[in-house]
Amino acid sequence: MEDLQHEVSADYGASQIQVLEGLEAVRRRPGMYIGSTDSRGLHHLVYELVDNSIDEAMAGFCDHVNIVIHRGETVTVSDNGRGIPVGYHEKTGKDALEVALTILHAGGKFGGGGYKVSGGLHGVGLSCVNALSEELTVEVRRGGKIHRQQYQRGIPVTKVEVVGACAENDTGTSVTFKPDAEIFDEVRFEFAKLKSRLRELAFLNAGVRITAIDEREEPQLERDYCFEGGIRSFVSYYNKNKEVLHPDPIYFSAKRMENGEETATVEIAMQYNDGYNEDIYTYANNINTHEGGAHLEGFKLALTRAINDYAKRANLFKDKDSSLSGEDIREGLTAVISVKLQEPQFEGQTKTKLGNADIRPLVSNTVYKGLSEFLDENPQIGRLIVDKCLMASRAREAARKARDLTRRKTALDSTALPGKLSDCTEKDASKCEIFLVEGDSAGGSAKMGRNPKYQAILPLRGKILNVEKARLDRMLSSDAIKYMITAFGAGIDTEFDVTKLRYHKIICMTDADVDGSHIRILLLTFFYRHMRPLIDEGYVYIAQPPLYRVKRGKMQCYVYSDEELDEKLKEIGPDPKPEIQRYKGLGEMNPEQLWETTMDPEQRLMLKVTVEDAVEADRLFTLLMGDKVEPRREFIEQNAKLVTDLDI
Ligand code: 0RA
Repeated sequence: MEDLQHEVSADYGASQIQVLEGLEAVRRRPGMYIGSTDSRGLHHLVYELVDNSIDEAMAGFCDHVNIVIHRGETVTVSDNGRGIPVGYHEKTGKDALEVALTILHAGGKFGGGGYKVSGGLHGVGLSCVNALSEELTVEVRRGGKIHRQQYQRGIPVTKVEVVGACAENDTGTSVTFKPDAEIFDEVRFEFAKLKSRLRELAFLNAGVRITAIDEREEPQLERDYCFEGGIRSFVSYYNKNKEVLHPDPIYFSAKRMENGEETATVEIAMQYNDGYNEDIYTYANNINTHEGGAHLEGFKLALTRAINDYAKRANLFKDKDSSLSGEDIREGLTAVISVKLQEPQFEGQTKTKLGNADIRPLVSNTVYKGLSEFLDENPQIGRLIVDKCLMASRAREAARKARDLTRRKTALDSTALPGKLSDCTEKDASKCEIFLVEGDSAGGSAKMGRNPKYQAILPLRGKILNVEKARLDRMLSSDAIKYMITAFGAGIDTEFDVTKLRYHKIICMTDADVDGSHIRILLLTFFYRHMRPLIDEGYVYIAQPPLYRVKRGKMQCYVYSDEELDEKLKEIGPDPKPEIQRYKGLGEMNPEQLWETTMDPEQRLMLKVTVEDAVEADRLFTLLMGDKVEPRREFIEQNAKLVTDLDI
């Protein structure tokens, strides 16, 4: 008896110590668990919770996830899943709910099986969010009761209590947390940032409704995402502003069964448009596999074979020995590939390459069979697609010849720098910055205001060029594009060599109006399409010029948003009235002001462009440049400031 008691308390003590050590580890090195403690890491907390709910949805027990940003920057994520288990947990002597909230990687220990996002990038789940929250409340509806427990910085401050009753079949989990200001540099949530991931998750999980509310706005902002078509709707969304070759995306899916158990699913949706880009988005367990991997390989292989075999079978090649290359076949293709598997292996530099080799034949068999059948049954569409591929093949040959010519001239050889460029003196690229400035007058101010040691200025005039519509040969006839290529010194497209780059910060400096955002979208799209490593390496930035100058007596300061202006005015009190100047464009600032507010590394504010920003820019680009007028008008009417603010 004595022995037993001793053992129980020793066990309890040990698990308690383990918990505290776990929390401590997370709080001491939060970056290890959530990537970073900046705004990105902050939003990651929400994604962690949403991922848990989506796991429950993938297991088939949940079809609604709701996210609320409350005033005071607390967030609630709730779902109608089975509810986290509650009740006595043998091994620890604690409530199972408390175990789920306090033990690292506890998630996997309960359910077992199923497809989990938690195998992903930083899949660390509830306990990490708990450890990094000043306060957290979890509520579980299960077995007709509502259970609740509260925490501070991961430590329980109440027991698991029954706080009410609910219907027996009303189940679910709700977590409300306040991120710890001691940990995060930034505790303000951005609705716009959350929205695109939530929309993506809704596309990837057909039929799951994801709703989001921002209560901080008056009236509150609401979003409701639910796509019965799943990734088919996703492809239509990407192609929304394009002319498509066939009205509906083509869709294939398959499941792998092993010993009566479903161990993997694959889904593919694809649709051709009349453009020149290849847009294939791949996911494993809802995680964007930017670096591709086994599923992408399987898809490409099967696509090339299926189209070539069909073209032969249907006598669409003039010459019997013709064949189309993979590149030609993927021109103008938009596709989404989504696989779900039990133990995803993420590899590659950014851990976004799917390693599970056995997924490759599953995808390729599914696509080959599905696409061959589709083409045989829809010969008019088959013909359109093959014709388009043949055209791509001919155009590629012509472009290659044009490029050889251009290269021999000047554009790609970086010996002669453009006269427009005011270069810096420093030669170490890691210290150098280049500002791409809208307009000659702002360019002049920037040139006078800069630090010429490490800051270069390249003024850009007028429209850059329609890079989507133009192939490389025509693109190289644009002065702006030529200047950028030569100034950067790293070539273009397949010849792009990031190690030759002359500046490690490429800063787009445009006005905060429609034209400015237009030019910014053009630039980002150009980089994304033709100098992709710039984006991947994080070398591209967007300058943030101030919106106002507030001046009273000797006090003077710059303000970057309307909210900040309100705050500032509150701070300095009512009387006497300060002088407020609104800047409409960069051109209104003199060189000193431009330096102080936008260019001085000690004081300026800049946004680093992510791949997600570039993808969004690319989508908006089509809308701005495409043949369809209506969406373009919509865009201009919305008159939004930043690419990332847009929700079209
Ligand atoms: C493990 C087992 C069971 C549910 C969950 C985890 C679960 C976790 C979360 C986190 C957020 N929402 C969630 N919903 C469910 C249920 C086991 C059972 O009832 O048999």
